[in-house]
Amino acid sequence: MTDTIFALATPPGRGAVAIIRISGPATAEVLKGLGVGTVKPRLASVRNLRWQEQLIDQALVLFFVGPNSYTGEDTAELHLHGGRAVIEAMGEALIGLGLRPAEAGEFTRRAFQNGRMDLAQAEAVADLIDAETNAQKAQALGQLDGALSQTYATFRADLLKAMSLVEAEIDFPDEDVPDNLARTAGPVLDKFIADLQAALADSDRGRRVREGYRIVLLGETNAGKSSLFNALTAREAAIVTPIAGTTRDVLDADIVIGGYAVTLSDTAGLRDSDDVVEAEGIRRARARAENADLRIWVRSPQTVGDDPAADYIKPGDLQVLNKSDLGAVTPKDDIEHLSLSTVSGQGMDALHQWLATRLARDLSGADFPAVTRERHRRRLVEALEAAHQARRALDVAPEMAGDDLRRVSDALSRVTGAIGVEDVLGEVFSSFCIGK
Ligand SMILES: Nc1nc2c(ncn2[C@@H]2O[C@H](COP(=O)(O)OP(=O)(O)OP(=O)(O)O)[C@@H](O)[C@H]2O)c(=O)[nH]1
Ligand SMILES: [Mg+2]
Repeated sequence: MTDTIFALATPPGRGAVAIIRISGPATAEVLKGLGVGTVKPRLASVRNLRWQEQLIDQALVLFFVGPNSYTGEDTAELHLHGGRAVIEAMGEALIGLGLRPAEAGEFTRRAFQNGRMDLAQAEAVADLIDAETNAQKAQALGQLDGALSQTYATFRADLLKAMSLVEAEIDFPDEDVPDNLARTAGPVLDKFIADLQAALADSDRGRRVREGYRIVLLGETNAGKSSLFNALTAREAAIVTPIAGTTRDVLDADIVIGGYAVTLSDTAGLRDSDDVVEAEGIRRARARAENADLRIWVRSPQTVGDDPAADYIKPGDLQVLNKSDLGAVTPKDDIEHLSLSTVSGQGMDALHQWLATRLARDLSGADFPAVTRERHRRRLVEALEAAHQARRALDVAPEMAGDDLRRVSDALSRVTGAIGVEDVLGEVFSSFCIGK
């Protein structure tokens, strides 16, 4: 017998309204136990809720009969007055009535297990709750609406076509099987492979929108990285001094630029150093720069000799020629540049504009990305490898192609949870908040 669970669905603490959700077979009994009497399903009823002769609250009660509910089970929502004492007393009453507090993500996990949504949609619920920018919200809503599931359904349709062609040839073989197969299933599989490759090439976009676009400030000591970090985050978060080597740790800040989430990192200035602490900071700066989506190379007219940061800048990065109030820096030819001053503020608007344009270029798109999480990307890589093997097998050992194609199908099914779900459930639902 499934447990009946409950959780506070609104943030803990004092508020105008607090919503407690209940889901499971005992829901109707529990409402009776609270003295609710009869309520019409899906209609809001105001009721006095009592437990052990005590009035707990006058609340709005909603009752949904499974399977037409969020979880697919009988569920109820109690819209209470949002005071701590009310919430606490209701929690005690529900435990007294035999209910169990829900685990993180348990409501959505039940929705998935009862076929109310697939795994990709369940992940979208978590993403929507976490969304802080419009782009994150749009991506999560698209995924919740089934955009990602639909993309995978299209992949699967092509795959099924290739599979049925292979099965047909193997079931009714003649001497020309490999030739026939290469002719019929070959192009179908080639298109499928091209689609997977395109989805993987685009996979960074979904991740960057969801987790934030990673921008790292890199440069020589005293170039003004921390000053620029403070200007971009509009906080005095990083220490700025005229002493070379002020910043040691990598400092991260989450900001929004042009409607997109960005993780901006300030780093230790690059130079040769015998100081173990500084050397470790420099190592971390380089590692962070390596994995960034964009490096901003901060330069200063005070630099003498070669700038050690030059070695870590990649095509497509940006040079910021800082301290324009003190003089000009000659930009390196093949890297875009902007000149500005963090002290006077000259050029800061242009930098904001440049960044917003870059983010829109990299992150906007006509379609929602097919990959928004590492979990999806891993499955696509698996599917692609197996598809390549199947393609090779078509020409030489067609009986093997069937097996390879089944592996492709398995990998794709794991994204939406059509098969093999047990191993991924923990991974997916552990990131949820309680009450969802
Ligand atoms: N005149 C002028 N000084 C600046 C400008 N930007 C930064 N500075 C000064 O340059 C010095 C170093 O600035 P920081 O922001 O600490 O430089 P940093 O690159 O973080 O240095 P490290 O942490 O040591 O690598 C400070 O004295 C700043 O006030 C600017 O645009 N104009
Ligand atoms: Mg610094």
